[in-house]
Amino acid sequence: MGVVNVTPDSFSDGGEWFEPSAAIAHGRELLAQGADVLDVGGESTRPGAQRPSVEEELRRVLPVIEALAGEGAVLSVDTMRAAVAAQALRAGAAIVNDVSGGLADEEMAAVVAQSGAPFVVMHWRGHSAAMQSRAVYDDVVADVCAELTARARDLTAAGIEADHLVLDPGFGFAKLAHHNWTLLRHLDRVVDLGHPVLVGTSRKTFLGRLGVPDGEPPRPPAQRDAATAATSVHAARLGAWGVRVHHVPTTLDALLATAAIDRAPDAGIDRAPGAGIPTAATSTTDGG
Ligand code: PMM
Repeated sequence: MGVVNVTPDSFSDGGEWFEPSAAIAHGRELLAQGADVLDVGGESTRPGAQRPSVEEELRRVLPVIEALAGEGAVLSVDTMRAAVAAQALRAGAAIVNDVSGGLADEEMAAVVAQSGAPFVVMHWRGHSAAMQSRAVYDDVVADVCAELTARARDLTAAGIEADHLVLDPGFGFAKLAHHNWTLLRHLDRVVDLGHPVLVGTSRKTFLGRLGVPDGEPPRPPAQRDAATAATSVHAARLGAWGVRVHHVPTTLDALLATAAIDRAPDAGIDRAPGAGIPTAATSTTDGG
């Protein structure tokens, strides 16, 4: 899943794709690079970010969704607002991705239930201003699983088909760095809840702190793509259904390399493997 942030202030790529024409072009580029789904959002969830009005959020996302859906792209709309989800679905979005898992807007569950669209339910403990003070857990894996299970139960009671729910542990949302790492290590426990799992570690601050001495600022977001690829490969290995990333080529390459390893013949069997693995005929310049 490639990210198209139509915002002036996202932490990862703030402002770069704020004009609809730039966002549309960026969406096309991500598709050409191999994204299966584009996640279009008009509200930054960066700590301290001002929320746009509903009208402003619609103004940002609708032209982008209309244009890209018209070209056949599969789109999710990244929104916490039922009114935005409803209009985005009418404009051609196929999936609703709500970082609040339906908690921020009590109309959301009904809109999604009525549409029959898949719903990404992220683990969430409040809007960005409050969330880091809520990063308190007895056992982050057990607590996140319990809160996601409760959400899934309430959303199915509100009429959303259980098999339309995708769960997301919410990396960076009400989580300290060690919470994010523990959740990644034990992601199989989230997968075991029985729903497809989406993982969004892309360019988040906990990745930017790798190798940086305490007290120094994290490396900038665009220098976190290798760590994004590593965490995304790990998530795929543990059974994630999807990974949400800003820079598609790095993560896709890492996933392709891992898949090629998985498909390689057993030791002692010396024959060309199945499709997708370079053979001597396709890679000769460095010896294949
Ligand atoms: N993270 C962000 C925004 N939307 N949606 C899901 N499902 N999961 C996430 O982890 C997630 C998200 C924040 O990152 P960005 O605004 O820079 O894309």
